[in-house]
Amino acid sequence: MSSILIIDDSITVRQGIKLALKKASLFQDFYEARDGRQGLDQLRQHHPDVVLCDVIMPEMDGFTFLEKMKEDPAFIDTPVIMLTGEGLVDKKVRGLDLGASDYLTKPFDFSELLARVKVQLKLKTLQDELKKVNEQLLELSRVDYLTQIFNRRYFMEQFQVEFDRCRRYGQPLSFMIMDIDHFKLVNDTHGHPVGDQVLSDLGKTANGQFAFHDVLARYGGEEFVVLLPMAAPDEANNVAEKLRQAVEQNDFPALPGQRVTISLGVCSYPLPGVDSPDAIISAADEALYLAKETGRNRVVVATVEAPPAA
Ligand code: GH3
Ligand code: MG
Ligand code: MG
Repeated sequence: MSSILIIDDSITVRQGIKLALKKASLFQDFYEARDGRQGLDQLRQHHPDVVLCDVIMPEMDGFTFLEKMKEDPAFIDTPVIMLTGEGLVDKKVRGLDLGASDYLTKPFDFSELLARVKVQLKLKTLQDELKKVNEQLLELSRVDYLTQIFNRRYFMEQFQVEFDRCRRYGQPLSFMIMDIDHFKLVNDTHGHPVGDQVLSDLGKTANGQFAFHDVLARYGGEEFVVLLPMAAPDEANNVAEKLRQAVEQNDFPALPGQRVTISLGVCSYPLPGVDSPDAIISAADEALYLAKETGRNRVVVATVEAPPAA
């Protein structure tokens, strides 16, 4: 249910409004304030869905209230209906300029009050729903459906942002790519749904290994990537090794009694000749390839090849 804040220095006006709105059963909670200052306190405390606000009040008038309220991003979308005196067109215009959604001229007719409040409440409800759906969409656009960790698209966005930042401030940055060993065998032996479950469980196991500022994502198929902003090579190597062991020791309920292992390629920036996220990924990918070639279930760190002897 919804709530409304009524700000007016006249208790008679406040009570009249309250009575009329109560009859309409639009709101569950009613908050009152006798000036703008008290109104701001009530606003911050209760986050009402609609605000009715008088213009001329002692202490803090309605315009100052409106200005201060709209400075706070939390209340940008909270509708305010200003209560103005008759014929004060400039006051109505100023209120609308400051972000009021509507106004009512005093003395007002209660059926008009009700109609205008209903419109604002409806708009606010729709706006709230839209915001929620937008947040869900944003979440969906960033998260991989199967593993519930970030997807490749979001990862690449973050990688560019973090890379630019680390380069600008001369800070290190590390990246790792991991690939499940002989994963095709899991699918071939136990079926695709079991493979899916292993991928999902691996996402959870890996997620538990990282600090909140690290970004773990599913890069595609059975490959996962991790971005470790500010992490120097030693630290990245340790984290990769810890992850390798954690996966090796993890019990996967979908594969009772069996071990799952991963191979990892790590690349730390700065590295000579490596100056973009794509170049870092390529270097780590080569290291991963080497990890596979040299026996799997291991970590290989990308290094610069020594130039051929003259
Ligand atoms: P290697 O140790 O060399 O990495 O061997 P591998 O068998 O893991 O490598 P390969 O790249 O040949 O196979 C990867 C397999 O991952 C093939 C593909 O069917 C499977 N795969 C990719 N995405 C998914 C997925 O979403 N679900 C399941 N179940 N399997 C997937
Ligand atoms: Mg693979
Ligand atoms: Mg594999």
